[in-house]
Amino acid sequence: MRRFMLLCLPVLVISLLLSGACAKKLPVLYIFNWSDYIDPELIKEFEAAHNCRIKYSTYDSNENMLTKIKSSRESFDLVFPSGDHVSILRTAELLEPLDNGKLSNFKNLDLALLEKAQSFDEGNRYAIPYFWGLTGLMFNKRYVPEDLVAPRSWSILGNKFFAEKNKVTMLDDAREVIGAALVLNGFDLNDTSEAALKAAEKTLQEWDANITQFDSDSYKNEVPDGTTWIAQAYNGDALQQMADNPDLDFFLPVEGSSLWMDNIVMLKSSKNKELAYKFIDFLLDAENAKRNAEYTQYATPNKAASLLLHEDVKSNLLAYPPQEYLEKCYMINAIGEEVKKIDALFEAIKLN
Ligand code: N2P
Repeated sequence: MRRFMLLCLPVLVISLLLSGACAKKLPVLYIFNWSDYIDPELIKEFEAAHNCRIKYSTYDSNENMLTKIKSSRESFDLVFPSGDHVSILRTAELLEPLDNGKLSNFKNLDLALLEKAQSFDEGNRYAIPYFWGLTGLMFNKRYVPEDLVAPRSWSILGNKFFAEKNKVTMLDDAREVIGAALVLNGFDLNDTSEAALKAAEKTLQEWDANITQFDSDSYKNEVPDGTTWIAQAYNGDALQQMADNPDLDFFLPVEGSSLWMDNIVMLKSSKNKELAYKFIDFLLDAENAKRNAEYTQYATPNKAASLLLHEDVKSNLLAYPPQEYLEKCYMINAIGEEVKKIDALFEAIKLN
C-alpha cells in the first residue's frame, strides 16, 4: 500500500500542478461595483458561459470607489459609478470610450433614460445606465411609532424622540446627506449658494444631535436587528431587507429626494476589454437584466427587461414612483469645484 502511494504521489503532484496551471490561464475580469448590487447567480453563469473568472470587489460610496481607483495598483475592467462620478472619472481621463456597436443588447435600453444620461455623459459615449433609484428613510416599526413617521418628512431625523438614543444613521455620502438637508429647506440639491448651504448647515446641526454614524452599509443589518431604528437608505437596499421582514418600512420623503443613475463604465486601463464588452452585453440582455432588477430591487433602465418584470415589482411605487413625485426630486449633478463646499460641510458635521 505504501509503495502504491509512493508511486502515485508524483502523478498526483503533476496533475495538481497542471490543473493549477490551467486555472491560472483562465481570463480574469476585474469588476468593482456597489455592494448588494448584482444577482450573484449572473456572475457564476457568465463565468461558466465564457470560461473565465470574475474577480468581484465592492464599495459603498462613489468617493471610496474613486480613491481606490486612483490609488490602487490593482486595475479594474468595469466600475459602476453614479452619474456625477461618470463626469468626474471622464474629466480625469480614466474612462474608455465605448463602442456601442459591440453591444448587441444596447438596443434594450430605454431611450428616454439614455437621453437623461446625457446630462453627465454627452452623446452616451462612456456610460451604460445600470440602475436608477432614489434615497429615502428606512425604519423599524417595532421601535418608531407610526404617528412619528406619519408626516413622511426628512424632518423626522431631528425629532427629539431620538435624542440620546443613538438610533439614527445617515449615509456616508456628502451629496446625499447635505442634499437631504437642502431639499428639506426647499433648495435644489445641487445648490451651493451661501443661503442654501447655511440653511442646510442649520438643519444638519439639529439632525447631528441624533445621528450615531454616517455609514452606507451597516444600516442594512442594523435596522432589522434594532441597533438602528431609522436610517437614510437607498431604496433598493431597503426593499431587499423589507422583502423578508415585516417589521421594516421605507418612505420617500414628501419634500422630495435625490435621484441618481448608476452606470457601467470601462476603465481605460482595463486589460481585458473584449471580455468586459461581453459582460456588459450579458447584463444588458433582457432576461438577465430582469433577473438582476428583481434580485436587487432597483429600477432598471432596460426597457426590454422592464416589460418582463413581475407585476409586483413593476407596481412598487418605492422603486418606480409616480411622475409627480419624481418632479420633486433632483438628479445629483457633477458640480465641479463647488463640490468642495459640500465636502467641507460634510466633514465639519462628521467631526462634530
Ligand atoms: C447599492 C447602492 C447603490 C445606490 N447597494 C447608490 N447610488
